[in-house]
Amino acid sequence: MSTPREQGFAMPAEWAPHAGCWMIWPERADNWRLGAKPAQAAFSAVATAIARFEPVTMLVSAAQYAQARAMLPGAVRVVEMSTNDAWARDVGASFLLDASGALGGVDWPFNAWGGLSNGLYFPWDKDDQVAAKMLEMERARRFRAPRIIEGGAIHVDGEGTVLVTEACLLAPDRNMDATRQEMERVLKDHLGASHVVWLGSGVPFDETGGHIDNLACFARPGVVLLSWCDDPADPHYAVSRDAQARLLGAMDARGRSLTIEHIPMPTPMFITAEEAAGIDQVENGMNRVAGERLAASYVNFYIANGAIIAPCFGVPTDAPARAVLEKLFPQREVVMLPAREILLGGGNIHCITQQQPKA
Ligand code: KQY
Repeated sequence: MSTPREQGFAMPAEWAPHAGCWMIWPERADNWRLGAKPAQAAFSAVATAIARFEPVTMLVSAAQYAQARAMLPGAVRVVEMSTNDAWARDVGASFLLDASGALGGVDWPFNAWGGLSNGLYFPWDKDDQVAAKMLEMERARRFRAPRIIEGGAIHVDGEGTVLVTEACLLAPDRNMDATRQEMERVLKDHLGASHVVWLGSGVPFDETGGHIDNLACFARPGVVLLSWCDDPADPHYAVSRDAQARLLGAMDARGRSLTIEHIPMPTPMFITAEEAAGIDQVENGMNRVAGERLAASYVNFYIANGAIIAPCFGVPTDAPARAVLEKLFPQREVVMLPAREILLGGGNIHCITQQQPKA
């Protein structure tokens, strides 16, 4: 079968117009504390905020259908679907368009960010079916990829450039024998891209192993927003400097050098004893311990039609982060939402959303 690229498909940038946004309702009590009730309130706030700007579809289990329907505004479409957790960015389709506007999508194989050795849960079979089900619902052409990649492990500029980290794309617990050259080929073939920019590690303590969507993103072609740390004692200091050095040495698919914008790393945050005690302990589930550092980042935001939906945490860095976003996206309304409950589950607003481009 020919590749998406051979068939003229490519992944548009997140800032291109959307037909809508997909999310998944949080439920599993071994990831979301207190039976996922605080997380459900946070997800509901995110869905409600995005629904002001574009249609939102919430995928929800049969058991939680009534609860989700009751908590979400009528404008949000609630659809029953089985999943293992709630990460639409990673388990959902990465949508593509061709030149005629036809919709397609990449169905990346998924192994819970590390499979049986390092994965965060088992089984993950229902998550691995989500992309196919989404594409079937949209009657979109499905392209099953040959290698494990999560949607949060890639960013595109819509002009041929893909931004990734070595930490995820070359992780042996995703793709044991994959070379850099082969992963570049898979990215280019499936995203319709022509150039890959490689960063090294992701944000420290990121339980995905270091997704790009927690470290850096394109703000527009040629401009990368990087989560930045000025404290040499913090492990993110070296990571952010290494990322900057690599970006400064890189060019994009159009041959432009990249402009780097900094957004401050959030004030360090840690899971409290009370929060950790609220998470169910089960075999093969998440293992969260009081005092562990949370992998917080303001880069983990969603670009909606006319808006930026970004996390805030009630810490001093929230205000400067908002200022950076307002400066970078003057045509969009910046909406910051309390996101600690999402962060406690291991990700943030970008990780729980998936845009569908307008055909
Ligand atoms: O960062 C993401 N894209 C997902 C985070 C998953 C964490 C699972 N507990």
